[in-house]
Amino acid sequence: MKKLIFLGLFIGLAVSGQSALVDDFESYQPGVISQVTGGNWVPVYGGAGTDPGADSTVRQIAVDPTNSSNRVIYVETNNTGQYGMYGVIPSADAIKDGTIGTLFCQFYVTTTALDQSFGLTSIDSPTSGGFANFNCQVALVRGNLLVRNGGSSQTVGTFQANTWYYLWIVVNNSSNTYSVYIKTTPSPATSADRVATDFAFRTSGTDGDLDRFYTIANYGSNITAGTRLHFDNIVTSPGENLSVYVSGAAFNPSPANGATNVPLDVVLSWNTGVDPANPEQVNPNITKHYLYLRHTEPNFVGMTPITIPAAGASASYTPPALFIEADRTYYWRVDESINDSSPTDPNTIRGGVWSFKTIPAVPYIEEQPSEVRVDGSNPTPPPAVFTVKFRSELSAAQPTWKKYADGVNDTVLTAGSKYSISWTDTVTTLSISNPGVSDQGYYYCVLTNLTGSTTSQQAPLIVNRLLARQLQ
Ligand SMILES: [Ca+2]
Ligand SMILES: [Ca+2]
Ligand SMILES: [Ca+2]
Repeated sequence: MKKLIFLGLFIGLAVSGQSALVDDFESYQPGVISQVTGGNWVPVYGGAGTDPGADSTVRQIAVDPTNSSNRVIYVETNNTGQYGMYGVIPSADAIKDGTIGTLFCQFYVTTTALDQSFGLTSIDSPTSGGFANFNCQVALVRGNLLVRNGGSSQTVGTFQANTWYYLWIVVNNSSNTYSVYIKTTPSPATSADRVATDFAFRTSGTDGDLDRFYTIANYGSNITAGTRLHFDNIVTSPGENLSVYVSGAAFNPSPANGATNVPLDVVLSWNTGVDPANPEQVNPNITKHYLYLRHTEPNFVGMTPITIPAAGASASYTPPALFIEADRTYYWRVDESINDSSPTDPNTIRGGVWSFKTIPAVPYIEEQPSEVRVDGSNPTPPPAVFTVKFRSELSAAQPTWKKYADGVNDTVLTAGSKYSISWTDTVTTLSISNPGVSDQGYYYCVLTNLTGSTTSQQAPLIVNRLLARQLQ
């Protein structure tokens, strides 16, 4: 989990002290949390219904459904058991017993047909006990927003699907009470956004430092299996801090995160991080970009970044000739230097890890051949034409067209009076003259370059015949 201190990256920081990004999920590869978060996020089973298992796909790091260059975490209900997860808040960033502190997070659901709670607990390993572990508990229950007040939950509003919510839990860990603020626009909360005021900790919770973000999904009637509750940008602050988290990191990568078939002459580009004090604008204090790029692993261990001067809203980098190779997955990351901060300076804003996969070394097919139908009643039918579009980046590809027919198997077609074959660097066609019943079958193409071969799908040639003559 990140321990980056985002000092000064908050709008209207209301108190002295440092806000801390607990997690924005950008440093993980997508996948099941038990396998990709290095123990920062831990699956839990609440003890009721069926345990989906720690390695179940119900809890994942995933791409933000609204922004392909952002990563988030989710719990998906399967409506058969009570389960969830917790994230470790580093001790220095916990809301300490006897102090006031704020938890900020964002959430997003795919339908409102769920029953899932999230919030804070002091229990270090809340792997059993389910809902009773919460100190501070916000619940999303079939469209209603609830907040726990001591021994019972109170409905304080509603929520919608397919909307990112910004939520603050301001905790008084002396009086063991908390207030909740929620809104849908990325601007600081005000008293108008407060839905719960000084609610008591859940009575069964254990008092102490609030040092785990915790979420548990329930099961029951009117819950839709497959509903996902996503979280992003979990931040703690000392005192009351009603600002929205602004990462300030580079964003909008090209190639898009996860792009495939990327050409070897790719140019990397991105947008410069925004000004946390004015998120509509580029951060004027970003003076350099530090670019990390490699194909062996996504953590850039031991790498010295490439330094690129920052100038304006975007930047780009052209890798040297022959650097980018076919058939590889590349990882890259852009960190933003604040007033020439060094790559390891905590003021440098670390970016998310992006990846792309380059073109295969063998030819690859961009458009498969399509079925051809021939009018059997036409004594002089036009040629039947099959087309395959392809790319072969590393060396020229040659096509071999073949026919498959039941009982005959695969026949290599040679140019002559029946077949004509043409090709360029990107397209090949097979033309069959005077197509008739004996030409019925499946046609396909094998493209071969210096590295290897790729075979297209098979496309049928069908002769339509009049099956019955209508009586006069
Ligand atoms: Ca994120
Ligand atoms: Ca604890
Ligand atoms: Ca307390």
